[in-house]
Amino acid sequence: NNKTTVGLVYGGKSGEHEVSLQTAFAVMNAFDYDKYELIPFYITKQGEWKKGSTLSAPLEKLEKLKLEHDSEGTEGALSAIFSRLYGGDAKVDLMFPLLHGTFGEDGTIQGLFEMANVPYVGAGVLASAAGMDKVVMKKLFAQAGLPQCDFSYFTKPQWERNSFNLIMGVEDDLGYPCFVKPANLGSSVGISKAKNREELEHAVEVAFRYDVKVIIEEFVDAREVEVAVLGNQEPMASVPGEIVSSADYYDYAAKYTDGQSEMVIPAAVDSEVADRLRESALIAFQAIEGSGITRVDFFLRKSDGAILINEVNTMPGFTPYSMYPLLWRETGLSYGALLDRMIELALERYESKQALSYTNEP
Ligand code: G1L
Repeated sequence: NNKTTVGLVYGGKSGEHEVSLQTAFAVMNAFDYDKYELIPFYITKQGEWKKGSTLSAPLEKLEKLKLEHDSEGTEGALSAIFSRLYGGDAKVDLMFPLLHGTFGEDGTIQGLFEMANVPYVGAGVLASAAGMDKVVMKKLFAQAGLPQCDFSYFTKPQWERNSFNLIMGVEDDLGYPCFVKPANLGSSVGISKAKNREELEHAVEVAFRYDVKVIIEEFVDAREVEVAVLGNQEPMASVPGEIVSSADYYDYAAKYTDGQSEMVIPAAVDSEVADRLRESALIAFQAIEGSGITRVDFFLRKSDGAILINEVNTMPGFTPYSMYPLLWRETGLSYGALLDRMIELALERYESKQALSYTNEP
């Protein structure tokens, strides 16, 4: 058969295990089974792998994605991914990861696919890792000339040695309220808003439970707008969308249930503002060395209308009702067409890297 075999990887040890399952179920149902066949790879909360058998139709219900029957374990799953390395029959043509790195830090699953010499959907190792570290990300944005809010950061040893000076620095540079976040986390765990010195100290302690590096951002009174970027070396940007939130901040629950926030697509902004957002989104994508997909989040400051970049997300929410796919739908690309394009981009990136030389031999 000449169908493309896609290895769908989902689950994982991260806090987003359930979100990943729901997303995998939506993706599985949107595939065109005339073009693709699917191999499900489930990573349990304990980190074990399970490989299901090849599918030419979606599973009937989400529960089945947990592959309780007729599945191979970690060894079979990994050898299916690595088979092309030792000249075996390639079991998969490409991998489609729908999860954060196995250990919560990203770029790890992408690194595994690189080692296995298998094409994969989405950002590469560098962009995935850069997209998970808010400090690294902001340094890349600064280098690219993208305006952003003021911030400061420090490590745990610095805090333990010198918390008083660090607090003085935050008060002078950022003031209150400010947001305190672990530098290295995809979800909103460990984030708090501090309105005074006491809250700041506590917020820093909380954030240090989740990472050894903490970032503090100034508060900006702003609208939140997001742009979807798709492509490799010549990416395209979608129309912008807006998140309208009533919550104090964009907390973990609101992010996925959309209970307290609403998406407005396209965002109600002037066309020049929309054009500048799209242009900045492409610059941000290139600044992190993006490939495949990235959602770029901005603040539109209320006082002066300034466009400030907030962050990029190389693993954005990805159900048909999430911002990223909805932005493309509004721009003229359906969920199914988006999946096709992402797979095409994965294969293109792989081919262009295959053509490179890795030694100094002729
Ligand atoms: F690889 C893709 F396609 F680029 C990709 C990977 C991961 C798209 C979206 C996601 N999203 C996530 O993994 C999630 C953390 C939101 C759970 Cl589904």
